[in-house]
Amino acid sequence: MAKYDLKTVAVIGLGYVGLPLAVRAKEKGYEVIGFDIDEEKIKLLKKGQNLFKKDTFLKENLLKYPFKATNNASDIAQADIHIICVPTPVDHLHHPDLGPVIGASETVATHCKKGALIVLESTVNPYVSEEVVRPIFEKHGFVVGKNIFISHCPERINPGDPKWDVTNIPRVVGSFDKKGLEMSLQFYRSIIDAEIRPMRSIREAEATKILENSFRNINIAFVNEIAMSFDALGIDVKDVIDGAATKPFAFMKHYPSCGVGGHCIPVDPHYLVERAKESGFNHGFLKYAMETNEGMPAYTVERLQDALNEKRIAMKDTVVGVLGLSYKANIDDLRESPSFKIIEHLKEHKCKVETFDPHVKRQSTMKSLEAILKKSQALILATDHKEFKDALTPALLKKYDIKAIIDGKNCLDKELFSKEKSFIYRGIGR
Ligand code: SAJ
Repeated sequence: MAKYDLKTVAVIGLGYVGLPLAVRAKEKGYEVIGFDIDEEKIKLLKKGQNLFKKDTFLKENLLKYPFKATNNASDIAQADIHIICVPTPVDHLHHPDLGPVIGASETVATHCKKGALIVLESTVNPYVSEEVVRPIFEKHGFVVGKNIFISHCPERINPGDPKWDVTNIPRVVGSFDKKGLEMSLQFYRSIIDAEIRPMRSIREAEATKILENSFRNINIAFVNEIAMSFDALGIDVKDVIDGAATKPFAFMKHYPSCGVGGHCIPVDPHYLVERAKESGFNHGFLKYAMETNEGMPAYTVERLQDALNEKRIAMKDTVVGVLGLSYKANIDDLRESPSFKIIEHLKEHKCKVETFDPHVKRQSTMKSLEAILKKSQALILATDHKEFKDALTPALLKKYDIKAIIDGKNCLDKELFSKEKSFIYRGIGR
């Protein structure tokens, strides 16, 4: 028997986190209002358009469980629960940009009713709920724990993941008070078939997601440093990592690459570094790990320079084809993509740069893989799209007289490509 009378849910922000959440809540019997400031997005949703084609749950359920999509904030006023799922980007100096969180909190605080539960799902550093969100509601006359309840339940959506989605990913949740925690546990346990772990306080809930993504960031940085060392030592890092991964415990494989992109891994740790600095702690190790990852695009271009030098070819005026713009295989997401840093470094070396990404044709300078191979003298494979892995062969590179290829994702068959002497194959750490 539900302890709290929670019937209506407002989801603020209908991106890859908010949209599946809205559909899932509707599927589980809640009245759902989905709010977004982007009128275009609302128009498309009203037409039943699925904005995230890679999300299997959405593909199967968006039309089955229609909810009220609106960009009129007054429509959310009667919700018992408001869930804020807006982006938390960083600016060019890697300073956290809480603008969307502040804007969404103001919208909710202006329209929500007394007694409502507010849940922030956006990834934030510890203290944001108490230093940023809570004061906004207090400014609007609410008393947290009395007539408004605030929790944090960090999102864990993994774009394009066929197995883990909004219905089955375990979650953690923390609140400022017992009632806020109980209301949140009741709601999330009613829509998710997995553990919903209560945290000691809202700070621990905020810190959990930051820890998860910092963990991934430093482990990638670790293998990136090992890869650079093994390039100097002439050791194949991929073979070594796969060897280490035969150990059934106390090892978790990560792979080196031309860079770390996306809106989570390279971004979230900066939130912790910045906030800890304010409290007098300097995250030396975490900062160094992020710098290591941020240095991989430049390292990748240096690998190309070395390979071209072996062929007595200067970088200047060489046409280099960058294969792949998105930060991750088989999707079209450009956020923080290393490809753009690789392009910058190539231009600093006075190379002529062409690009092709089958998932991002609009931003590509060339129309096809064949076109970019025809025009390029050297290649950097920056994204391990299936299309590239299926199409690229030593014979094809020889046919187009490619002189060097840097496999930025170590996704091609090194033995096969190294046999062909008309071009130089190099990976990252192999
Ligand atoms: N990368 C490496 N080496 C690795 C793994 C990734 O260089 O071993 C690079 C990727 O090429 C990419 C970047 O890091 O450029 C991020 O890759 P990612 O696989 O972490 O993909 P994301 O950004 O979609 O991360 C999401 C995160 N999920 C959430 O924040 C809820 C992350 O916590 C997950 O661990 C990750 O998905 C996942 O496991 O797929």
